[in-house]
Amino acid sequence: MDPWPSPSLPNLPGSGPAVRVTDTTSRAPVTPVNGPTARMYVCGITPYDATHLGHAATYVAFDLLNRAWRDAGHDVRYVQNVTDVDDPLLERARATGVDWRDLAAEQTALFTEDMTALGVIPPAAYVSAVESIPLVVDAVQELLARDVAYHVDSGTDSGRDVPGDVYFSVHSDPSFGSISRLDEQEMLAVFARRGGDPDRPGKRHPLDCLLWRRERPGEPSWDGGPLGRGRPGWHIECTVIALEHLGPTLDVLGGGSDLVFPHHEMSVAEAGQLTGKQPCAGATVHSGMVAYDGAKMSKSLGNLVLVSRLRAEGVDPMAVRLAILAHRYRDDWEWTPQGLAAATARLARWRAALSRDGGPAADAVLAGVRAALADDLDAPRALAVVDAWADAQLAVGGTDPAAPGLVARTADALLGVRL
Ligand code: 5CA
Ligand code: ZN
Repeated sequence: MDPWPSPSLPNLPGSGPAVRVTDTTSRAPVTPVNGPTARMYVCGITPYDATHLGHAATYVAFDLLNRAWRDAGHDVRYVQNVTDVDDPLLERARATGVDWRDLAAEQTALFTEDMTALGVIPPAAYVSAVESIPLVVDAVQELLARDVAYHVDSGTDSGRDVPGDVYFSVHSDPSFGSISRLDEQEMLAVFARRGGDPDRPGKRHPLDCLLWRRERPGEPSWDGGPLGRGRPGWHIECTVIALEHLGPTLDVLGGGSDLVFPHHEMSVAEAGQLTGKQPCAGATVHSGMVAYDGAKMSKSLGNLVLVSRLRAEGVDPMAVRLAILAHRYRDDWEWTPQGLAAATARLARWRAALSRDGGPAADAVLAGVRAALADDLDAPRALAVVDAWADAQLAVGGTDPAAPGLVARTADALLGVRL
């Protein structure tokens, strides 16, 4: 698929320090990239009810990492998927009487417009599940051949053998569970809540996850070769897209914290079986959940604030971005009108400070923002650095003619805030 257009990134003098992030798997700060290239896979949207503020916060979080890496001199290879065929999308299409393809296309277009408005750098490869079906079919056959996947409900039709759905034996991976560190009971409960089917008869283990779902009446299906017609399960989609576009190891596997289990646990286990390399990700990095009206903002609850609606109301997307950046990426937080009002006021103050000729020297602003981002993407601290300069500029001013330009370029290149 075509990704959205890239914002232009202003040049900054010098380069930033190595970037540390919190690795969910080790629960520790790590510096995931050592070589010149940084490889990042971030799970993309399932295209309906996009783009709510939770989605936006997650993609802005990884955009900060992308920007900090580029500033540190890395060549960033960034890949994102679109889950354009899956149960919840098909259910929504059915419930609203819309063709699932039209729903996915319309919502993906809305998402790319929102990402453009928010100044998010696009992935180099933006890949949909439907585009990846041949890769899924090959991977599922490989897992069957290795005997870490198996059929459920195979049968015969008019005397012909018909293969059933295909499941992955999650416990074939000895490190299964090491990302989430949940015990079996907790895994079962979360699996059932997040798209899993622990009670399906015929599975070897209740946690085993679907790789290939055989054709059902009224559902879209594709030629699966020896698997028969059907469609991919969820986790294998991200496994094959990441392996195809980033190779057997990535530096960061990212997404919101609701993906830690089962999605990332299962994708990483599948990747390990396909490549023989474990783990496939140097670091797993997760953004916190954005809530609204006291509960996680989610399509299933319907408590959504959409970026496109805010834009239609005339809210400056840079104020939305600043409202997100006022929170540390891995914290859970609540979207509030007060938070947006504070961000709008901050944007106006920064713009007023920049509209003057000259100002207090700004080298420390660049150094301070770089240091804050390198320290586990501490965006609130980075905003405070710019606030301090803006306050000094508005209170007493200064005579460095280059200062306003340097502050504007720092905010643009590192924070993605165009002033
Ligand atoms: N297509 C899958 C990933 S392969 C999916 O989870 N799609 S999604 O549309 O439900 O979510 C897209 C991204 O936004 C995921 O990274 C998810 O973790 C994140 N996300 C969803 N809800 C929230 C929220 N309330 N706060 C923060 N991030 C969220
Ligand atoms: Zn994913």
